[in-house]
Amino acid sequence: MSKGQIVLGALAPHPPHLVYAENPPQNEPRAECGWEELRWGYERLRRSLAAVEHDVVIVHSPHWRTHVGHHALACPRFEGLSVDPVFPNLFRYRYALDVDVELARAIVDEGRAEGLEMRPMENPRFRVDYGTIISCHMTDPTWSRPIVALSSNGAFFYYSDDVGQAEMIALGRATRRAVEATGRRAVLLASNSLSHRHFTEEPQLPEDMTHEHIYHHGQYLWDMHVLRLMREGRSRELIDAMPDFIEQAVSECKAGCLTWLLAALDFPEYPAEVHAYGSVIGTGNAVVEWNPARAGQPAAPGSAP
Ligand code: 2X7
Ligand code: FE2
Repeated sequence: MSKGQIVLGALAPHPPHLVYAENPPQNEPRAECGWEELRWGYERLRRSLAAVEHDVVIVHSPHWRTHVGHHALACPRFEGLSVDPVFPNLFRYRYALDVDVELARAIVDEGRAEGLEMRPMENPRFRVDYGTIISCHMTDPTWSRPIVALSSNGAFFYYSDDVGQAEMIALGRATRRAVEATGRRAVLLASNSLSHRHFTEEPQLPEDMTHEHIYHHGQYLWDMHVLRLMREGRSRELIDAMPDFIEQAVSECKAGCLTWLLAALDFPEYPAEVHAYGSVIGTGNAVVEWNPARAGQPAAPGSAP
């Protein structure tokens, strides 16, 4: 078997509004428009993905919170109706997804070798979280590949940012080793938003874009700083800045997804491509691609401060 590799990594945020605005057949509610910048960014990410051969998608989502250790979906198929608990008016989605169980088990084994508490999720009636479903749907609405979904352990919340960061870096290393050992060509998705300050009143019409903007300039400045570090290949600095970002921008990075992704990619020094940035209910969201084929390339021209 030839050695596997991570062929592409992406920040792929999961606001249910994006699926709602796309009107796919799987989702019940209907929209007339909305959040186009982000949805067109996802379109560009999908075009990149179409050019990259891959066998599997591995996703890490904030909305599958586990209290003890890190879990991985490990049944061949999961089906059900996913309803967003906060926005049931926007997201009632029928899903049916296939899992690469061999790879899921390899990640569990490699995580244990790192000293992490790891569990395979073997209950076929388990309801898959909306973060996993939305990030996967937006990157591939036809669900053409099996997935591996990883839970978000609460170490950042129950211990500290330092403990959380260390856990997620170890999980990233374990994921990379499992991909290599199983010969998979894997796409990795970190499902989190960036700044995460919500607005406090929902407009009558959810897709009324006159209400959609960042509500705090400091949050915007943090998002721009983080995107600049990505575009300039400064992922080690981004890891170092993560605890401040989490605290000052109430960032959803506190779920660990982005740290896991950067560690699995071995802290890329090549420039990431930002396909889109936009707000959803006031939170900052970006669709960003790390393509290892860009290794050795200089930062995007014009990206300097
Ligand atoms: O889970 C979310 C989110 N992270 C951001 C925006 C809107 C809704 O749900
Ligand atoms: Fe979220």
